[in-house]
Amino acid sequence: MPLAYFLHSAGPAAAPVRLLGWALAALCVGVCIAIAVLLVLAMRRPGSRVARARTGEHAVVDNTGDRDAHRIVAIGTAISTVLLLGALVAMLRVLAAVADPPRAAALSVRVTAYDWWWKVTYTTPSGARFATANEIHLPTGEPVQIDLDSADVIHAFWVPALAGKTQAIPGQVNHQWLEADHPGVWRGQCTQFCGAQHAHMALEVVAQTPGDFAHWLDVQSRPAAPPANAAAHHGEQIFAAQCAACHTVRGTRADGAQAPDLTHLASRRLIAAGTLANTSANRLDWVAHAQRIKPGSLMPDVVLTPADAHDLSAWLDTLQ
Ligand code: HEC
Ligand SMILES: [Cu+2]
Repeated sequence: MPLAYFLHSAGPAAAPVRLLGWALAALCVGVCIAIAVLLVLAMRRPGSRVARARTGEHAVVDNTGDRDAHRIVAIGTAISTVLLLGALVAMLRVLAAVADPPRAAALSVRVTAYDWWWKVTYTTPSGARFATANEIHLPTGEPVQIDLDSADVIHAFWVPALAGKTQAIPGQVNHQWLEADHPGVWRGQCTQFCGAQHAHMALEVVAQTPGDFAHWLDVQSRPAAPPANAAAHHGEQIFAAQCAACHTVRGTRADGAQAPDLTHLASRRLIAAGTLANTSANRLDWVAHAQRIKPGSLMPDVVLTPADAHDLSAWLDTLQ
């Protein structure tokens, strides 16, 4: 992922926005330079306060009614008006260009913002629905519609490399579309202040070839595999007792609805909305210290004996 990922675009919904961004930046820099040059010229002009201070001349030059001065003000106002109107027209054209995808989206994904994570719900071609979290997969070269809402406060969804930002508002579904030209991973971020952990409310978009995407969709739509050994079996029981009130793992008794679906937890790249790499050690650290890692998050610290933590970890590792 390039460091300044927001300065690049990787699809047709983002390219016009990126060009506009650069054009406006160039315009602003040009205006700043022009103003600086004019200011220096004005200061050096004979009769200016600076020039008079240098020559020791004290007479005040009265240039009210100076026709040159009036003309300069009129020209400056005209140039500013033309530039600002030009920028307005360019912005409206970009807004129109990215409002709708070039062709109807074959796939739509429901994204629901929560304090402080993203629920992502897919409907498979066969009509099955399943949820995952904080990671959106897309097939490359296809516009994908995002239906965006919020479970609590106002958030905003922004994946700079793929599209402009859209508000996520409780009780209202907003739409936008994403399209990736080539396979890759791009970061997105909540861009509407939504509380203590707003900064740790990121997500990733993973674009895959259509074949890889279809495979991913198929794997993700399945329930979790049954525990493969005694430790994982015990881990599933600990999960049912300690975690199931909030989390779902499809295929088990755990069907909580207020936290990320963990059915295929181990297949994700990051956990806690982009906060940690998804390793066995980090998963256990998160379970024990969610409140230290993400203070105020709606996941409590869960205290387990070392033996129970080991077995829980064995179970979480199998959620591929
Ligand atoms: C009171 C509800 C609650 C309980 C109980 C709970 N969690 Fe969570 N959990 C959450 C919430 C909410 C999040 C999202 C936190 C965030 O990212 O801000 C979360 C996030 C997670 C994540 C990161 C998921 C991801 O994809 O980012 C893991 C892993 C996790 N919990 C495991 C567990 C385990 C294991 C237990 C039991 C030992 C447990 N949780 C108990 C509410 C809960
Ligand atoms: Cu936010």
